[in-house]
Amino acid sequence: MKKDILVNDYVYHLSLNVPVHRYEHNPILTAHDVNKVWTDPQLRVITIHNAGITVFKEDVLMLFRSHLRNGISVIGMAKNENGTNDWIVSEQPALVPCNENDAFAPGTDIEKLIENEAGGVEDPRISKIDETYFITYSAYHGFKKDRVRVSLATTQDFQTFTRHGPILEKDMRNVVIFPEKINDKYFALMRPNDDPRKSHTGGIFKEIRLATTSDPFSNIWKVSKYPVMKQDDGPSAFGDKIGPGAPPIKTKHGWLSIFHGVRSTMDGNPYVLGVALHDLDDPSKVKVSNIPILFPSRADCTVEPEDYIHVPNVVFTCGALRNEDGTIFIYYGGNDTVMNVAFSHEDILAELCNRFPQDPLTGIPTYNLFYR
Ligand code: BMA
Repeated sequence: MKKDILVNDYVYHLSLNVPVHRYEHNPILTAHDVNKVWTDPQLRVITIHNAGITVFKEDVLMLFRSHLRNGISVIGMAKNENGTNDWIVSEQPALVPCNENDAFAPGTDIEKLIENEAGGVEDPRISKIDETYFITYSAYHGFKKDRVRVSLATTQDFQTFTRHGPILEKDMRNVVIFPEKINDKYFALMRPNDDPRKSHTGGIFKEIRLATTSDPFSNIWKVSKYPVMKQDDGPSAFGDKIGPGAPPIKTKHGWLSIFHGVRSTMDGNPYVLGVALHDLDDPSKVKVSNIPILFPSRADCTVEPEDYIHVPNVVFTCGALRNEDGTIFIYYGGNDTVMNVAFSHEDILAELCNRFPQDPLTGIPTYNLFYR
């Protein structure tokens, strides 16, 4: 299968060999772009990556994560018209660790929420449900090491963000909310992160669960007892860690979910992007492409000689957009350092899931791998 797509008057050739095409002008946003706008030394940033993405009032709107020099992450905002170039960074960050002057949902314990995210806010994902934008983000505790609670903020105008606190009282990462009700319930994908062995790959990081709620503002989610996706110990580009990336996108083929997978090596842990297709009426039914769609490369982290590079060999997405012609713009951080975009098409991504599937609960390829 081949597909030519048109982006900004340029034709990109996609195929099952090249399912995703990088934008030739990557990176689309760097720490330099942010530092031109945020001139306060306290707000000088060394990275920009893992941005959530949405469309707001005709503009493409990005909520990006940046590391300050002190190691704490904040979330900034940028907008543009075509989703690729000429981003305008907002004067102030959108979300920094909250204080009592922020907006809180009724009934929240404000002091606890302040402590809960004093260590930084990371990896926002945006889902628009009716007129409200739901932003899930990793909230790092002020003084407990690696104590993370994915938390919820909502907004309707991208000026006031209301904090609702942790989605769950356990370490659940990469929470992506489906943008509409399915059979009268709201759904989310989540990756459990409680790590008995305290290492950064393997173990419990190899499962994705489905969760449901009747009210997405409530932070009361029922998490499925069994995973909807899981990697066993066979060799795989996703073998040591998987996690949802962009909030699922509705297509005629099913809900497209672009996720990340990690394989540990003798020299680091490359993060790749993969694709899965959830049934439109029953997201627990899923086809997963055994073949990743994007591997980290040098093109994903073009920086100036003296720029800081945070984590080599990483492509990581928190958001993708579907255009009317079925093209998919995938926004991704390169090496946790710069923001990039790449282009694909729903037909190609669905075809990968259909032609080269893996068992969703083991990761073992189920297609005729070696033409036996
Ligand atoms: C994950 C998160 C992401 C990051 C990735 C690769 O655990 O911290 O924000 O992009 O690691 O370093």
